[in-house]
Amino acid sequence: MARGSAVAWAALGPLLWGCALGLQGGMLYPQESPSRECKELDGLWSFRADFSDNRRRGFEEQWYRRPLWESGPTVDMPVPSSFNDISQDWRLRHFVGWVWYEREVILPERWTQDLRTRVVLRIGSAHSYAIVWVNGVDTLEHEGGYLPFEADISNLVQVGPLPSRLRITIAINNTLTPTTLPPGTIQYLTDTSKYPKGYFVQNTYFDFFNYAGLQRSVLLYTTPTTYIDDITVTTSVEQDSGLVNYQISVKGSNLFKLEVRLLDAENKVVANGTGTQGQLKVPGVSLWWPYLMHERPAYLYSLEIRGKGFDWPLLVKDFNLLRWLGANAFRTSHYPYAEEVMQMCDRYGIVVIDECPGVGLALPQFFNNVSLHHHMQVMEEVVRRDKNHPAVVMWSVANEPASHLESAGYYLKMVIAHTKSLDPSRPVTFVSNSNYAADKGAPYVDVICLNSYYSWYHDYGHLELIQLQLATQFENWYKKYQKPIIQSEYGAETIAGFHQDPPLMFTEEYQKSLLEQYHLGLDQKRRKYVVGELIWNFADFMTEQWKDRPLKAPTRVLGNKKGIFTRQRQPKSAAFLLRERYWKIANETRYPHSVAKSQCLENSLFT
Ligand code: GCB
Repeated sequence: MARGSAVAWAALGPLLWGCALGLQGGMLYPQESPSRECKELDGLWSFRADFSDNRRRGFEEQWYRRPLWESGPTVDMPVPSSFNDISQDWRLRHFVGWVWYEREVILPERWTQDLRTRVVLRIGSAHSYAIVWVNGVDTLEHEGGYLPFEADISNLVQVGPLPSRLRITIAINNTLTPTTLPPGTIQYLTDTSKYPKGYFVQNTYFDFFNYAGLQRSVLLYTTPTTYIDDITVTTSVEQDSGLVNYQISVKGSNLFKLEVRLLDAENKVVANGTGTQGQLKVPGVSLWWPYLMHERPAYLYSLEIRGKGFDWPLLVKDFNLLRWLGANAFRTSHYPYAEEVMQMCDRYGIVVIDECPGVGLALPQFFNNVSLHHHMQVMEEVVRRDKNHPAVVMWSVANEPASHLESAGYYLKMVIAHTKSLDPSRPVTFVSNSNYAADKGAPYVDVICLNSYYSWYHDYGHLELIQLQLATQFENWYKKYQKPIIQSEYGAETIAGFHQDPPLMFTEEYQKSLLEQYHLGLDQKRRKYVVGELIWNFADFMTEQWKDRPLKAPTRVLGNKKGIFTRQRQPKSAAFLLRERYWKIANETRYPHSVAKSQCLENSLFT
């Protein structure tokens, strides 16, 4: 990120203005200030999975009414984490149904006694459906696993002289249904010669392990009773001045006076305003700019990274690796990442294609009205949460939906149109793996994003075919749509330490050679209409033990191994190849007056 004097984070283009959200209320990231306090609830919670046959014992016995330990045994569960990644109990790893979390908190006296204070409970994400009780009172429900939700609980904590002890109970269900995002199905196996009575499995249609639980931070925060509920910022540039349009929504009272101060990265005031909307002018502005990216052509080169949970050391390590590589972008495949990840992207100049959990839309029955309505709601939540991030360059509403279906065409058209109405300024896409002639959603996207796995899922081992097949892919799509194209996935499964020359599949040499062939093909088009290349994948990641398509089969060995880093973040040979390529591109399309240098020894952006 370019830092300096008057930094107003002007994004790559004009941002949203006049964004018309259907949602009630904003979802600002809680930040401490003279008028706001935060109390983090991360740490050990009490936990129990409901193993009863119908998974509903917790509701029948009303576990939320009393401390959880009173209704049965509990175990310690760290928050944030995935409950199905922690235990040695295999039943918990494969558990589908309701799990129960509980935490007791002692509140500062002022929070319970000062009626001019609002107390808010905020949950960073709960996968996938959550019900929240505070002191046994049903307080909040939320559907969808990757986005924050919150409730004003002032009236529950400000009820008498000494209610400073608070019991928070959260029941979470990780079952995926045809109308959740991502969708899934429950299959009952009824052959009693093979399966016990009531036996079922959860079928999913995406390629990652369905980690679940309280995977991001939970916290309490306060605001005054008259408070800022939401801020929408859009930016533009006029000669050397940055223009920052703001719209502020205040709740709780009409009697307020609003003074607006814009601070730069060093906390110096660079512009002032008053009132709920207006424009701030920052002369001599330093614009936000992606790491190592040239203006002409702007080109995204990176890898897909994954960020379901939230863990600071891993996050910083991943960003160090991105900078070491010289990468400048990623897609939040295949769900919104933690808010802290988005903040890091702003800080480090990493461009984001912000994707919602519209993944695994593989079956015709997933394109129904209930799903459509929920999908639109999820896009509202994504845009509401991430609209002010300069790093966000485009919204992606889905990954590899069955877009050859007529019903999918209508569905995608509606979700894309809705997203555009929420944010008229950013482009919208979905990522396709359909045939160019059959895709019914492509007419509605601004940028064509394509996943293809030549010489991996087709023509196994025939690296010599990649350039021809890639050229055909690009030419067909471009001829039909005349839109910019991003190669949004390509790659090869690679087991670190497997070597063979001439290369064979699964070896480090094969991954390198496959990428090299793709790069030759990409170089033919990248100064024309191909505007980005994103490798699948940044690091190896966990999946189910099978892959759903084309046939459900055990083709995963301890997860997906297409990472150029291992799951422990150690480089495979391809990481060095990629690093050379990204730095070369950075230097050949270099940012005016600067030569990009490797970031392994120093932190300055350019020399
Ligand atoms: C894809 C999917 C991604 C998978 C990848 C693979 O097309 O978008 O989620 O992990 O292929 O490795 O099969």
